Amino acid sequence: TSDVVCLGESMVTFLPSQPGRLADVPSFGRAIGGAESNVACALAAAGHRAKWVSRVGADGFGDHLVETISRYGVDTSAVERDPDRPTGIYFRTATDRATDTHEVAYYRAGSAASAMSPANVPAEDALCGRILHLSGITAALSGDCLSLLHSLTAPRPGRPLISFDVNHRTGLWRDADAAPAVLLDLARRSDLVFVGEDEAEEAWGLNGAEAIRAALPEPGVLVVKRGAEGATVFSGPRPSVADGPESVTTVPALRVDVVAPVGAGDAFAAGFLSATLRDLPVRDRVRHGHLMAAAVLTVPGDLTDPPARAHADRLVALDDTAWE
Ligand code: KDG
Repeated sequence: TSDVVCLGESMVTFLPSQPGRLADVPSFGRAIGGAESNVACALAAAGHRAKWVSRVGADGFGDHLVETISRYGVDTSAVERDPDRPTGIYFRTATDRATDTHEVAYYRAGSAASAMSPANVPAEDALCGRILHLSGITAALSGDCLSLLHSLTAPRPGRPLISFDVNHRTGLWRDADAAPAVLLDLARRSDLVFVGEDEAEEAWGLNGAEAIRAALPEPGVLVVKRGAEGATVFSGPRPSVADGPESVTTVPALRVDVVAPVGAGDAFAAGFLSATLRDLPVRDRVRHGHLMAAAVLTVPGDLTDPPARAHADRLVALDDTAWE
């Protein structure tokens, strides 16, 4: 059995050799990306049993993804190879520090992973861990992918804890108008939700953590990420359910020189999930999230080795003044 199963599309990622517009970049270096496999790789590197469930093409890029993700220690035995559809790829530019933006060109329409459906992803492969981690990216890939998310998040006895990162990628939705309601519904069906304050504003027009919680009361744990400012977690019994008020925990982030924000949200989720698996208090879950995110923020790609657990535990235990 696995501690965490992460389900979603991964892609071979092409990172630019130089800053500048996509139109001008002369060459690209190969890396891997994919929000959910990023989480799986970070969890495996942190010593957890992580499994990645997906589909890739029967091609060299599919081999590269499976081999690289396996090398992190992730169980890839449930990844299906599709002889008829390719592995998705994407190109990105460097983050422009002045505007904090980058360009992305996806080549993933019709990919092997976009054909994931309840018919070809056995529910038992996805539901066999303590936690199933999903994201809103999958919802944007195809109607079949959305059906799969609906079936996996349906209430059922003994269901693993469903962790959902909203991951609103505006450029990925063919029907952009559908995204807000679809993402809100999936978040409501989940037990633990990660959402950026900025994406909640963009998708749902909600301003601030309290407004997000008011619109999303169902998940037992709601993590609102506020970029460099930190994160606010709503957890525990809600007034409508139990006598006590729920707890609200805000934890500042670490200040780092950001090279590229890509992958930082996945690293944060991995740190939070790792500490959740270890039953650590909420404040420490957030601090482990911030630590893993800080490591990824300082590299150009999506992945880097997380700090060793003993080292991370010592940093998380530092008193508040070190964290403010
Ligand atoms: O979170 C990082 C991901 O955005 C990146 O790896 C690519 O999965 C990706 C996507 O669909 O944008």
